[in-house]
Parts: sequence; C-alpha cells; structure tokens
Amino acid sequence: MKRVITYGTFDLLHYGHINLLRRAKALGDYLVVVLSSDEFNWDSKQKKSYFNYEKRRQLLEAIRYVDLVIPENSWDQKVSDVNEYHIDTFVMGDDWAGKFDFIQEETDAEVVYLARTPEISTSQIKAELGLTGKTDDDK
Ligand code: C2G
Repeated sequence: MKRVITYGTFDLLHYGHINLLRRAKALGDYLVVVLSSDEFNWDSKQKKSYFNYEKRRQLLEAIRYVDLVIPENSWDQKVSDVNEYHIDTFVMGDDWAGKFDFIQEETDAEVVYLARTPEISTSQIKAELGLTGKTDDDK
C-alpha cells in the first residue's frame, strides 16, 4: 500500500484544494491530510481561518480522496509524521517548491510538488465576499 501525505489549512474548501487532494491520492492508495490547527494558523501563519479546525476537518473527511486527517501543530512535525505514518510520498502545491526537499534527505519518502490551480485562493474568496478578517467564531 503506497501512503501519501500532504499539509494545509484548507479553509473555505475550494476546487483548488480538491484538485490537489485528487492528484495527491492518485500517487498512492492512502492519503493522510495534516490539517493546520487554529493555534498553528494564528501563531505560525498569521492566518485566522474562517472555519475552525473541527469544521475544516469535517469537510476534509467528507472527501473521497482523504483517508485520514490529523492536526498540524508545528512546522517541525513533518519528518516524524512521515516516519510515524510510513509515508512513501510527500506532496505539496508548487507554491512550496523546494521548501520541503529536506524530507527526501531525512526520510525514505519522495517529495512531489504539484502545480497549484490558478485563479482561486481562499484569500481571494474572502476578499471578494468581504470576509477578510472575519472567522467562524465571529458569527
Ligand atoms: N492549493 C492549490 N491550488 C490552489 C490553492 C491551494 O494547489 N489554488 C494547494 C496548496 O499548494 C497546498 C494545499 O492546496 O498544497 C493547501 O493549501 P493551503 O490551505 O493554503 O495550505 P498552506 O497555507 O499552504 O499550508 O506546513 C505546510 C502548511 O500547512 C501549508
């Protein structure tokens, strides 16, 4: 069984995320999605997601390509995640190209960067809907 892993916030889930998840799953048989916690988003990415972790997890778990969702609490958990989940392929969108090559040096996993889907992003959706700065907790 080939096991694949990917990381992200996946806020306001959109077709760019789905394109990534579909192609990531096509690289193996089992896809682990490591979902950024609310605290990690805020403390380390200065992002306040519109949907909180539980809602983002619920959405991801409903996707046919996703087999397991676990929390991302730190930038530094990737090597241990890859080892703990016996990952064969580490996948990220190519906006991260080169940033995670160390995974290939420090683990048995290969690193694959997939082309981002153009013209869609969570920040663009928020801006167009006038949601910038608002979150799930604000309602
Ligand atoms: N993505 C994509 N096309 C888009 C938007 C996003 O392919 N139009 C991909 C990103 O490249 C990433 C994944 O979807 O691989 C999730 O995107 P984000 O939720 O924005 O994740 P990010 O904030 O980049 O967090 O430790 C790594 C971080 O957690 C990645």
